[in-house]
Amino acid sequence: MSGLGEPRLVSRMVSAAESRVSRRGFMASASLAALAGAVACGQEGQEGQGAPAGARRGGPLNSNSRLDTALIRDPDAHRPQVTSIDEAAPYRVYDPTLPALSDQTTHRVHWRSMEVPVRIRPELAMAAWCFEGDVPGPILHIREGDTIEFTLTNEGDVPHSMDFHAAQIDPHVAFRSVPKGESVTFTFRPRYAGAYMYHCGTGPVLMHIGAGMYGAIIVSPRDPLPEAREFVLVQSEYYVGEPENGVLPLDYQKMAAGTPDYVVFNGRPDQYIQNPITVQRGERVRFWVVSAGPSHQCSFHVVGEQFDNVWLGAPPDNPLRGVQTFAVPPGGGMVFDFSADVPGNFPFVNHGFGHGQKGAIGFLRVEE
Ligand SMILES: [Cu+2]
Repeated sequence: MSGLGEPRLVSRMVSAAESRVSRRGFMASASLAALAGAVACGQEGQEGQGAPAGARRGGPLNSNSRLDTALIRDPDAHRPQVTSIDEAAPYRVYDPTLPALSDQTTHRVHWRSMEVPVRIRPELAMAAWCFEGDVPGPILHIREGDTIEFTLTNEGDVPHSMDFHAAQIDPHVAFRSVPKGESVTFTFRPRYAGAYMYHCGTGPVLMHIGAGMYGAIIVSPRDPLPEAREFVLVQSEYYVGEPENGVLPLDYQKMAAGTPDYVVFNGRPDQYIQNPITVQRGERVRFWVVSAGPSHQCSFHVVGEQFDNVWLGAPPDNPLRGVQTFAVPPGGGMVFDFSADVPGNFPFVNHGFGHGQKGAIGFLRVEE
């Protein structure tokens, strides 16, 4: 797609962008930008009924594009309220521990999509869209070959959806958008082990991921890897304006430009500086790292350590040995491990330091 086409829409988009940064401006400018793009591609603004229509017509947005946020005719009617930080749950450190596997081989998972402020510091919240009330959403841990029976119920005001990167499934059916109050259910069985992203795929995806709709599904191999202390890190970016009532509004123009204000592990800048991840000397440490983006990679590095193994694909096959840093692309996930033989405080960072210094940094404390 080149050019933005229809001049009236473009000028409305620009004026929306120039308006005061707020949830209202965010929704309006995002919707108009995507709508302008759709017009430039020769699409109509309104699709017919049924999921396949958008796909047949080459829609660049969601598989069920009649429900795309971008195509809402009256964004203000669907605009989530900019709320007060008082409505956010108390601050808590996001537990990076990989949850234990259950004995079950079939997992029934029912999550909700919602639009609520989420605290990223004790005194500061983000006007988030998210799964299950937090950013990132819950960590799902299963075994290779298990079955997931998944249901998403949308409690938000605008349409949302769920896209599991661990699934092989018709996205136009399973990953379709659902309006407020409705649900979508699908079943999948991950073929490969690894660290996988999940996210809302409703258009514009940049906005829905940028607002916080992502998380990690960790698929352990059937033959267990060597015993280790296992942790999950989801890196992502926040693009925000000045806080209102303690809540940071999102800035879609910054998202489109790729200029984040924060780059974070597990949703909170610097949280593992104040609360280091602690292991004992001699333990093996394994990080399952997912880069949710929406736009930037994570050049993962542990200062003072070297990775014994980095698995780009499904562990335990084909590890890279003796690696200092490896980049996890947005939308990707990799597995890093090493033996913590030396006591001390080891910073783990995004070694792209323009991003590491915006919050993608923490301490691994190896106790004697
Ligand atoms: Cu969404």
